[in-house]
Amino acid sequence: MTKKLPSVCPHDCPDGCGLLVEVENNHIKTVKGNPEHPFTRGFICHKVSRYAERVHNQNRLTTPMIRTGPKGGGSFRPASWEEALDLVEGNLRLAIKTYGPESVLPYSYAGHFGVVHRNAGHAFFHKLGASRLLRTICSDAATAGFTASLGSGPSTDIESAVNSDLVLIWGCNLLTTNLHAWPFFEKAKKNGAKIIVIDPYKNRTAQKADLFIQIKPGTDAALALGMMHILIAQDLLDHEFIKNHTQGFEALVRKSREYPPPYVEKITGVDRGVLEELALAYGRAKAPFIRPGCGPIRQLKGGMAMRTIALLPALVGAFSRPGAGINRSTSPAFALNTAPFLRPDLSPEGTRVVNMVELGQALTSLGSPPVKVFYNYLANPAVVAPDLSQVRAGLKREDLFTVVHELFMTDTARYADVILPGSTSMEVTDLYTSYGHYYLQMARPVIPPVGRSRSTLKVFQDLAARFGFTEEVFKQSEDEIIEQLLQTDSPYMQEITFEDLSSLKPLRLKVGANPFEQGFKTPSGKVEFLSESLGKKGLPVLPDGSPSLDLEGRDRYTLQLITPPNHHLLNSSFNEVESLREKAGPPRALIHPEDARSRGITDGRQVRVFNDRGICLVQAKVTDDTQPGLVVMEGIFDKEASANHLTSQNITDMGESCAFHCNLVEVATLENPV
Ligand SMILES: Nc1nc2c(c(=O)[nH]1)N[C@H]1C(S)=C(S)[C@@H](COP(=O)(O)OP(=O)(O)OC[C@H]3O[C@@H](n4cnc5c(=O)[nH]c(N)nc54)[C@H](O)[C@@H]3O)O[C@H]1N2
Ligand SMILES: Nc1nc2c(c(=O)[nH]1)N[C@H]1C(S)=C(S)[C@@H](COP(=O)(O)OP(=O)(O)OC[C@H]3O[C@@H](n4cnc5c(=O)[nH]c(N)nc54)[C@H](O)[C@@H]3O)O[C@H]1N2
Ligand code: SF4
Ligand SMILES: [Mo]
Repeated sequence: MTKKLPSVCPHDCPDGCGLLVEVENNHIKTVKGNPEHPFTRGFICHKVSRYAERVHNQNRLTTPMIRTGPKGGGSFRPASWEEALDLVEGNLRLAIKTYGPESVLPYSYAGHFGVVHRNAGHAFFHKLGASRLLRTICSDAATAGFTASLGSGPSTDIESAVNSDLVLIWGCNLLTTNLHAWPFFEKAKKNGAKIIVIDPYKNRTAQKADLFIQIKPGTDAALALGMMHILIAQDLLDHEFIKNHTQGFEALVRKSREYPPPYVEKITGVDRGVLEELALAYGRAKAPFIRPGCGPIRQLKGGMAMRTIALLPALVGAFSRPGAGINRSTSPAFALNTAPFLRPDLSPEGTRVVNMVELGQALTSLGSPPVKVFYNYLANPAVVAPDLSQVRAGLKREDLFTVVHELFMTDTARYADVILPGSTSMEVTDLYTSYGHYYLQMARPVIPPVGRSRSTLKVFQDLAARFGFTEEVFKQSEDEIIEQLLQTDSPYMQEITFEDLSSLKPLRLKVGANPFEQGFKTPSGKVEFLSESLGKKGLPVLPDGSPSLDLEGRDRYTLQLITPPNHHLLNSSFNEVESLREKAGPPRALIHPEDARSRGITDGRQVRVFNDRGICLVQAKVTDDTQPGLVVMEGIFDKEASANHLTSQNITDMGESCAFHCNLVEVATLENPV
């Protein structure tokens, strides 16, 4: 019998789609969009429409496995859960006894975005006293920069952009990474809005823009300051708003004078005429809407870039006009009661914190104590973490015991001592927030666990029982955890009940189109052109337009590398779905014809992209979609093609995040040593 069951996309994607899954005899036949979802409206991306291929993939891990050959060699034998968990428990106990609990390092990210299973290990590792992982690999520079300017609250609803007359898509490949925002922008366009894309290369979204502004990477703060310079000079300002709701305007005026158009052109590569067109369009629009992506923030000065962009709406009073504003993230509105579930209080005070961006260093050079047990789940660091030669050297250590809870034999799983087979989102109950819209959703299993796979929650509760942990959290069911997560005083979460969620319909939070109307959650309660809290951290109190530069090896490497998402993959996920790998084609490096010519590189040729950190063998795509001096590698392919052989563990100015798009490289044909 065929059933159509609602579900939710579990991927780390702002869209958080509602799904309808067709199931026959415990087997997924098709996955489609749920037309009842007000934001995602019945369509989904081509990746998840192939989900049956992923869930029932012949290469899915279905049984626990134990390493038999050398570390990283990929030889394993099947084992029972009992045997596998005995080994995990034994190694945890041994490491804790010999080196102390901080020798245990958990590592996880957002392979599955549901609140319950994504966070199911936290209480266990806290109670164990393990090193704490700082999970800053993605958007923390954006959060920090945005918060410094506009506060920690949620931002303007993308749905409201239908009323905008100017949409700025700033460092976001929206048609690839936030597809469901497009219909709202397209509707605005039908009503006469102009769409401007600001990006270093002509990505899929830029191809559809009314105006594409090609910027040098790492120079967004200068561009925004150049816009401010013109807005101020032309008096395209909302003086009333500035007077009542901002602080530091006079200081900002002085700062912006340092950024006249010719100087900004020199920094950003954006022609002064185009800069003027941009600033005037922004200043004269009735309802300008900005959708910043993570492009500007995956730079060493990424926090400053986001902070500066975020100040623009305040100058023109965009926060008080329907259709205008800025959407960075909707997450702050999902103010769940997480403490009883995460139990940070169980972690002993002063426990060591390890930044996930610096995993390579943590596994190779951290002492007192060294990392002896590495427990990885919902993440694939041997592919997605920066500076892979260090990460993999660490994972190769024979004296490191590695546990990997996974769906597939990823590059990380290959280094495991014990592999535990994971259950997908289709096999568990979970609660889903979103960072692109304001709907909360719950999902129930649509099929039973595939093979002998187990959910993240189940595995951690089994381990907790083995260690004799008796706290409530180690026994709660998914439903109990979700009910508890909903016990919050947050005004955004009022009227959301477990019963209503159990209907599996998306529920809208109590958030207006423009949450900034309720004020700014900054220390002053105002938009902070001047931020004293940044000053206290030793950062510039005012916006600063000096560019982000990778200084490592700049005497030898002259090309800047950016590594934005691939249309057919999601981070390293979907590398395992053959039809998507085929669509993605071979891993490529986009290089400008000028740079290709001087290096004897022709289109389609195999090349080496390299720097002191590593080397990647890929195919050259010679195209003027990129600019001279810029190499683009779209997506994170696995094995030797991961762009992360070339990226650094350097930390961003704010948010302690990773500068994935701020690295210098050289490119050469295979014969040419350069
Ligand atoms: N298909 C697909 N969708 C995804 C993902 C995926 O891998 N594949 N990943 C998901 C995740 S985890 C995330 S965080 C989001 C990320 O989604 P995005 O925010 O769209 O991704 P970014 O890596 O920030 O790259 C966005 C754009 O920024 C540009 N860029 C790079 N450097 C700069 C710069 O200095 N300035 C400016 N203005 N632009 C720059 C890149 O060229 C790129 O076009 O997407 C999510 N959705
Ligand atoms: N060069 C470069 N590197 C980047 C980026 C970039 O732009 N450029 N982007 C960065 C960003 S924004 C992010 S967010 C990170 C993302 O990094 P990760 O969160 O590590 O994302 P994925 O690579 O998708 O790996 C998730 C893994 O979880 C597994 N998984 C999924 N669901 C389940 C489940 O239910 N149970 C179990 N047990 N396992 C599951 C998947 O099979 C997959 O191997 O990568 C970062 N790396
Ligand atoms: S990956 Fe994004 S666009 Fe695709 S189904 Fe999931 S939430 Fe929707
Ligand atoms: Mo991300």
